[in-house]
Amino acid sequence: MVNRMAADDPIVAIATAPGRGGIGIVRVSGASIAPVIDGLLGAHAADLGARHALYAKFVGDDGAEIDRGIALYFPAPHSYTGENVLELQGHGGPVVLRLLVARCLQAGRTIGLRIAEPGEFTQRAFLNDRLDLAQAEAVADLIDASTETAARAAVRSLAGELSRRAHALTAALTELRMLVEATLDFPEEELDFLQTSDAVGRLARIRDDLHQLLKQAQQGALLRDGLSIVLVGAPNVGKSSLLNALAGADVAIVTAHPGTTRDRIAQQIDVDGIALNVIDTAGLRAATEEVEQLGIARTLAEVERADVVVHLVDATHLADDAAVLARVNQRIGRAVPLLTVVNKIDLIPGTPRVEDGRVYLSAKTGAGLDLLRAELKRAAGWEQGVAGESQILARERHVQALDRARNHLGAAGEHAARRVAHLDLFAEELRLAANAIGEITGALSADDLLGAIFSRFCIGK
Ligand SMILES: Nc1nc2c(ncn2[C@@H]2O[C@H](COP(=O)(O)OP(=O)(O)OP(=O)(O)O)[C@@H](O)[C@H]2O)c(=O)[nH]1
Ligand SMILES: [Mg+2]
Repeated sequence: MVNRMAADDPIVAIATAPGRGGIGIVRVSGASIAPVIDGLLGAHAADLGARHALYAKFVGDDGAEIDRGIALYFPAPHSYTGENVLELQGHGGPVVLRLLVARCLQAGRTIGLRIAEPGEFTQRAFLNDRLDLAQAEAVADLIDASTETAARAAVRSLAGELSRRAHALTAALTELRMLVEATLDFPEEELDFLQTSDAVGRLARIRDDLHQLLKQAQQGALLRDGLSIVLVGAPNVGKSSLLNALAGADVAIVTAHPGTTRDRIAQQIDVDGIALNVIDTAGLRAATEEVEQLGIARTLAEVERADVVVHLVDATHLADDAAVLARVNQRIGRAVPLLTVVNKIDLIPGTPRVEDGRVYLSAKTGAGLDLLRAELKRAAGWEQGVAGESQILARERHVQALDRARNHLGAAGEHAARRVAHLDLFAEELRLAANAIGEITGALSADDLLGAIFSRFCIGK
């Protein structure tokens, strides 16, 4: 968690990923960082102009060269953090970058320079109004994006698309509330107010917009978090074969011997931009051997964590599966979708298809895999075309804020529908809805929430 007591200290960190690379960047940010510039660039400090690349030696306190590279200076407020920022682009080796940071700390001792906490650069950008909270989150989500679609959606949120839509909603809510509150001062006019101002119509339009944004945010959260899909079934039904077929690679061992898989095997698969984490497990049966028993315990534990459970059955032994299903259902607790897949249809007459909610396919030939991919996305709540090209990336936090706003607007609708409308309560629900939406951009967020969000960033961001 970021220490707020020291929110003004100048900070330094390596901004590039750990490991070796062509270039490594050390970033310094603070209100006054002149001693660091002077210390690192020595006699060349005076040549450092605003936003111009200066090729220079980075030197120690004895003047000896530590590295050489590009120095960039971004004076406040036109920098990532909104403070004065110095970027040193040196060679991307872990040792040389550590030496550079150590030298910065030494040169910046007089100004209290310290190592940045995770996410602290971006937190400053937020505190200095360079980014709002949804945009700051999008920075981390863009870095973490595991599919192209997620990356594109993150860029849209970073550009402010989610924030813009949230602002539009709060603005409409505030306008409606102003109207209502103006009427509250003239009780004799309350009766007509709802008709003349079209308050109910306005509320309905806001609710439609909110509904639309909520759906997009739910999909955005799905894009961000991906889905955990667990393959379960009796031994030998072809779970590992299906994992391999979905992955397009030999990830798991396949044999004709029942009880082949003991441990869980996870593989991330990109299905039309959604990251599916597919988990193959030990087949479920009354095992006597210890290793297999442990494997089965793991299978059942995975079932509890899954977003979608895929129950695989063998097309040639359909009847054998009641016991497996009973065990799985026992562990499914929450409303997790269960998708039944009938495998090995190459051994029986019939074509790949979805029938009575079951997908018929062959892991061996690959027939029907596309049907399964589509069903998996559907089971997880993905709707084609909700956002079209303008999908935004979102987080569960945003979905929950919008959902709370929706409940308040529902309550507002009920107050308005009463024969004698409670305008004060109506106005209060509008206010609460706007507050909930305001949390998305951080207009009204508690410090502990901010701390929790930024502390999950990588260091140097
Ligand atoms: N004909 C046919 N055989 C299949 C198909 N899928 C899997 N098999 C065969 O079924 C046998 C078992 O496959 P696995 O993928 O190891 O089955 P599993 O469910 O992972 O089995 P355990 O790990 O033991 O629980 C192997 O001999 C596979 O080649 C299929 O679609 N058609
Ligand atoms: Mg297996």
